[in-house]
Amino acid sequence: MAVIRWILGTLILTLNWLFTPRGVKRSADAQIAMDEQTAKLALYHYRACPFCVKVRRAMKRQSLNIATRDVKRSEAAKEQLLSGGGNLKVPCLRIENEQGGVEWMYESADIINYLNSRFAAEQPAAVTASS
Ligand SMILES: N[C@@H](CCC(=O)N[C@@H](CS)C(=O)NCC(=O)O)C(=O)O
Repeated sequence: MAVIRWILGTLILTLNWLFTPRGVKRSADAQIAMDEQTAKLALYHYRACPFCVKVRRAMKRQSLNIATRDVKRSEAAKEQLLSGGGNLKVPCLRIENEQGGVEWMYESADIINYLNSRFAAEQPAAVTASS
């Protein structure tokens, strides 16, 4: 079982590497502004989990520099996820709001929808600004 999981994980990571999406290009200022917003986010993930790969690809497409915390490799990250989110399940997006409140969002589809609705609208202006 562990061998099958390893083979599948390697396959997922290889395909992800071969078909890495291109990130949107922004002007330096627009990217800095974006980075300020995404500094309040962190993705708890496993490297080879297909749901996590899906979320990381969505981040890459939008050039969102969101910190990632590998729950399998870091005991601290695992503790944070368990005590904050309540479940040892990935992917999970930690969202800190302007008031310092924290939300833990599970489900890859919900995370991608959140990222798209919050950040995708900023793409056209940013692309125009850099071209
Ligand atoms: N429906 C969830 C599925 C997430 C899921 O099943 N994640 C697995 C890893 S691939 C998990 O965290 N399982 C619990 C565990 O490994 O402890 C999503 O789309 O995010």
